[in-house]
Amino acid sequence: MLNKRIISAAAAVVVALGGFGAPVFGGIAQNFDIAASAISYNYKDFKANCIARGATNRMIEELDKFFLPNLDYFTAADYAAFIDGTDTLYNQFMRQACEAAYGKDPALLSDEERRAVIRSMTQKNQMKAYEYIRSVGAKHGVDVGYTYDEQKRLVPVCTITKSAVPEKRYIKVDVRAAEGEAVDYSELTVSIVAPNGKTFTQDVDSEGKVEVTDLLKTGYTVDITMPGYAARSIAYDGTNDLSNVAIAKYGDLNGDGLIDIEDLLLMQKKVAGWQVDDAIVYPEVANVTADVEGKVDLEDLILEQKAVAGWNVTLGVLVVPIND
Ligand SMILES: [Ca+2]
Ligand SMILES: [Ca+2]
Repeated sequence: MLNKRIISAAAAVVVALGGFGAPVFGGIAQNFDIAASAISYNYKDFKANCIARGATNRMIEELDKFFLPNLDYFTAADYAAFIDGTDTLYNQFMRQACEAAYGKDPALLSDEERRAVIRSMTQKNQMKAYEYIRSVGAKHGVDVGYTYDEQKRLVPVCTITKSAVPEKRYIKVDVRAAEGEAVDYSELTVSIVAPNGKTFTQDVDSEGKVEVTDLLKTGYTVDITMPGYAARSIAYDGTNDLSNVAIAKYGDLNGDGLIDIEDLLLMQKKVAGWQVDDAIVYPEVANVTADVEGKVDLEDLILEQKAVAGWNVTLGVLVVPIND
């Protein structure tokens, strides 16, 4: 708990003092972008708290610069800690200063007024804040050092040490395509859904890889969708191997990227009650009528037959009977 309080406080110091000048405090801000990828708290929450506690626009920009590329370095607990710390800093530095100068809480001041308050702080308070940030950093694997810029002004230099960086984990989606068929990974969506329904949609790289460090937890669900492909929803139990998760087109039961007689035969067997599940890439591809119950029956078979015969039918689109 102490660590949490301190690191948040450090972030808040960064925020509170940002107005002293970007060359001095920008570096700290950038390097405290650390806490941003948690579940219960995330960077957005932290940022909102910084604003409420008196951060200047300039500081928020600097925080974004550092945090956005480093979201995976910190946990939900870190974010909670940053928020606590922002509160501590607010209590130690910002609140009294703002009330003394304007008789108002920092949240009610304009950006210009906030900057004026920060400029009015003493050198001694600045150094106190530095030391605070430094001690927080040390406890969370962030090495806060100092150097001088061209104008001989003290500049903090922060680096994240190895021990604080969790091993990166990935989900790799294997989009099944026919030989020579181009796959547009920009159409692929991978989301992590928390038990409370909160959804984190992750960036997918050009090979179908998605980083999930610190995000994927037992009890969460991985949802994978792509137009024309049968959606997959995987309950994560802490051990699932997600290094090679196939998704295939509706009707492509064997997952070779083509919809042909082989898939039709598999579906015939399945509808007839044969045990062919091991040969089917995952169950949803066979439900070509896309009914929500996920049934694979004669209706699917008829539709698949038409597709294989070259009829102009679309697989994977829910067909609503006229009588409904
Ligand atoms: Ca196939
Ligand atoms: Ca069906």
